Amino acid sequence: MKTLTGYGAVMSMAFGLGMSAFIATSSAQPTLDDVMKARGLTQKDILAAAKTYVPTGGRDEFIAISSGGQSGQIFLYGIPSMRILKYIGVFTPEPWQGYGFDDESKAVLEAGNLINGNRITYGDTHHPAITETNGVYDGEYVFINDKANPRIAVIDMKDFETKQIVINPIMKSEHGGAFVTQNSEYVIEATQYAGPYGHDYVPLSKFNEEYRGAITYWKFNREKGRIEPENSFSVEVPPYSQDLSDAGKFVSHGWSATNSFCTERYIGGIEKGRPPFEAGCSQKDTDFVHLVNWKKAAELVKAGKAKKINGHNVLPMDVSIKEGILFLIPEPKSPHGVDFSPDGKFFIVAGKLDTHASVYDFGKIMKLIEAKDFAGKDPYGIPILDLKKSLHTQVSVGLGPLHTQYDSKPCVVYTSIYVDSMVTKWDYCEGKVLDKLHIHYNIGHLMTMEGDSAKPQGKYLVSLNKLAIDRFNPVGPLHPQNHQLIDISGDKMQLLYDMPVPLGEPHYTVAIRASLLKPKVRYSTGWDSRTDSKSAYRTRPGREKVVRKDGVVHVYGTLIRSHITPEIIEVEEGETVSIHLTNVERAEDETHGFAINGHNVNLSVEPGKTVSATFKANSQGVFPYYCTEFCSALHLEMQGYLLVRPKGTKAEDAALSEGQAYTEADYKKQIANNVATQAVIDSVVKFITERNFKDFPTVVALVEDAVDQLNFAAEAKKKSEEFAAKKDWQNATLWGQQWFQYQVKTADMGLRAKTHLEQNGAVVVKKDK
Ligand code: K7E
Ligand code: CUA
Repeated sequence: MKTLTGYGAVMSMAFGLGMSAFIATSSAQPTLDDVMKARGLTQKDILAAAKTYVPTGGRDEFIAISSGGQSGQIFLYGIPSMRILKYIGVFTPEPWQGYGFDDESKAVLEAGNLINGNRITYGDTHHPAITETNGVYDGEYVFINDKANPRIAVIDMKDFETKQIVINPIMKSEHGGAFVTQNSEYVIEATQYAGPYGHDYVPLSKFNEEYRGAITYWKFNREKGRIEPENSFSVEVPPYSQDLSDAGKFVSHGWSATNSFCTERYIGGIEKGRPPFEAGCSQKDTDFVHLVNWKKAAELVKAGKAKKINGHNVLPMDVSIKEGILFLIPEPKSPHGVDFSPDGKFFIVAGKLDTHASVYDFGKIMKLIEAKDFAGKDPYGIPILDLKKSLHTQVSVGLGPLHTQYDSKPCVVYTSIYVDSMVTKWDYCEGKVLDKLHIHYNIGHLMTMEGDSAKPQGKYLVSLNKLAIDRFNPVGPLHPQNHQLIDISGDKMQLLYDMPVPLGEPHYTVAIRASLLKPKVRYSTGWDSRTDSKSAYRTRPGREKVVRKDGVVHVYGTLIRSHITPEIIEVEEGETVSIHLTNVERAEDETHGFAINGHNVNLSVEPGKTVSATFKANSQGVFPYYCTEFCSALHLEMQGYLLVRPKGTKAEDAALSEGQAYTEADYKKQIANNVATQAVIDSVVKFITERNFKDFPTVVALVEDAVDQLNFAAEAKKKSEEFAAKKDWQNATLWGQQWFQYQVKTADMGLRAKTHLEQNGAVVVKKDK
């Protein structure tokens, strides 16, 4: 019973009885100067460290939501600490979260991954977008696109899980997504490489006539938190390699802008001796920004002016031209980003092959459209506005400008300069450069805090570099990506920190104030998190059962520290098994995992969640299962067996081996230990109940959980006493030990509750007796 004594000691220490013993004399601590000298750090380094360091238990001010590039995931990190918080499976299965392994998440993934008859198990994510209300981030949902297989995913920020994936029905390639309109009425997605809308072969000789681009407006239902494909539509556009988009705000609300390159409609063929795409696609000095009045387009679709293509509403070009909702404006050579200003009065375009950033004046553009003052038409009859007449100003910002983000200071913007590897800070009202900062190396996107919303927060900028080269310890030819944190609070930008990104090539990232997020800590018990409803398969403790129905063995089980119920599952070879598990914990961060040998079953069951795994027991054999999260001291004992017996054989209840035989003395020792433990629990209960614990939802949940465990403890105690009355010391002691296990879990939760109350200013309330 050595372990029990150990527990008692740990517990009394934890309850504040023995810590002073640890404060002992030690050798002199090095000073800051000593450390700086030893590590070769400068004053500037120390200042940067102080600006980014978050002490243990501290929180970051902003949460960044980053594309994970070709990993098909997104990931979250804190700013300024740059600590990675979570990877989230979106287009790709993700085992830690059980994403793509449990039936519920498989349904999400599989509803959006059958493309051209092939199951696609990756995505190339580029641009996350947070839902907006009046142009300001509201922290409810995130959308992200897949460039390779045109799709949009919806992620709920209450639990940061992927809830929906929709496949674009007409595109073969896309890039300009996801961008939201001012109130997230629509999520915008634009084609990159043109293709035929249908699924059939069309020769490249018919490129100009039959290949097309498109700009899709996905209708988002905020109440349901889901995209409605049936209420979504696309605007047909020429085969111009559309690029990024942005939605207008306030004065420009109702409009969207989409860049393009290769408006030459050039088709390469280097293998046939033709000059390649890159040469042919950069012949002209300008390409076109596409302006769409999406509000009017939506009305036209409602009025029945759209064509149905693959079951999807497409507004034909001739209708858009006739109704005056589609316009083109020249933009300097091979543009990339287009970004509306916080007030919606301007948008900034940067051309990769031009040193200028161009500031377009939306007011001037509207006047030109109203006056029908056009400079010409493109080959498809779309009116073209005059570049000079549409511009507010152009500023030379550097070689290879890409993307622009806004500061909280009026008129101040930052543009990423790819070729020069730098960030240029400039004033778009006055049209002058303010500062330049070199980064390492080859910046793609850049991101300021809420810098694409109507209320940019300033403070920090992250440079999303395409190359890391020599920045980190070498780990082979494939390097991590590099996100560099820059302080933009002063006049001069200051580089603070390099963060390696070991996942994929992030393209764009958005960052939101952490205070705007209200994520759940647990689900309500029996929750299907993918449909956001009570699961039909939820189970309460004590109600676990096995039901054979319609040829499927349904196992309704529960998970709680430290056992999986049932502990033995026996089926016949060839049977289909559907295991439904509910984590009945309510304590924070008590996730249980569930993995079975040899069946690709791997679940993550967070507190309250119900998930299912359906599989065929293909071959007879013995397959241990266990919990994959180290959830308690007896986590390793959170185990069981899937027994698959040969076809046609009968189940037999094997005589189970009993382990060591306990004596009356063992029993008494166990009970004495339990009684002492109970005294500790009672003191914690007293501490909690004397305070206003009901004002703390976290504590209330912990107390509920603790009460559950205490009820289990009472049952075990009863069984122990029954066996003791029969002088069966073996079973009496084993149930005594089980009683103690429940006490340990109760104490663990009690301790967490106590700590929470202490740290959050709970007060003693007078108790009326
Ligand atoms: Cu890499 Cu926005 Cu897809 Cu620019 S994108 S760099
Ligand atoms: Cu549950 Cu380990």
